[in-house]
Amino acid sequence: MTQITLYGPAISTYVRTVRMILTETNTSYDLQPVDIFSDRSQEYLAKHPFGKVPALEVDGEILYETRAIVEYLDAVVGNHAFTPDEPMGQARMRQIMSIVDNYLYSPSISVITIQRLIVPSQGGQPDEAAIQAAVPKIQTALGAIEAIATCNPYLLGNMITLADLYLMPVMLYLSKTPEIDKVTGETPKLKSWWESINQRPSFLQVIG
Ligand SMILES: N[C@@H](CCC(=O)N[C@@H](CS)C(=O)NCC(=O)O)C(=O)O
Repeated sequence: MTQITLYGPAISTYVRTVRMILTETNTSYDLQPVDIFSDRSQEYLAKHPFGKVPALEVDGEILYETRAIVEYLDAVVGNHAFTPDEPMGQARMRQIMSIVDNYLYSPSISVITIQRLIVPSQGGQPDEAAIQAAVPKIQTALGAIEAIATCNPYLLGNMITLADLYLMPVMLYLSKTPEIDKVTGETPKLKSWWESINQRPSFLQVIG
């Protein structure tokens, strides 16, 4: 029997993306927490030399980088149900995942989420200038996704794909901040996609 261990904290967006495909496919796994607010242990760095989360261990073999992990899981436990069949659909899915990685994650999570949700919870004052600078970057990234997504009802049409699983956890944190209306003001399709997909049972389970 395959033994799967996922390393990372339950609050991480990327960990949530991986947990969603595991949940959607009824795959059993152990979740081993990693404290991302302190230095990583040598033991963890041996699994992930960059110290990021998540890392996935499958029968003793370690895999890191979320996209590699979810594409692997879609192949071995998802029967490719989360990847479009045709090449352009596959390319669009990977394009959206890359937009999330390279242009959306940092202003949304490293700036807005940290400044609006984490800093005040520790008694600090949000850096309003950093927040204001992050907003147009998020608008550009969400606008780029809006331009290629149908959102009918999923980002790429009638099947949920890895692209949806990538974007949902980031949208959740943005939706908890006052910036949500500003960043989705010009993306009506994404706004309605988010309003319907955020009740998906696997998502509610993973964020619960
Ligand atoms: N390229 C990595 C990015 C992962 C990532 O940025 N994870 C965040 C948590 S959502 C993290 O490890 N943050 C802690 C840190 O940067 O020290 C991937 O695709 O897995």
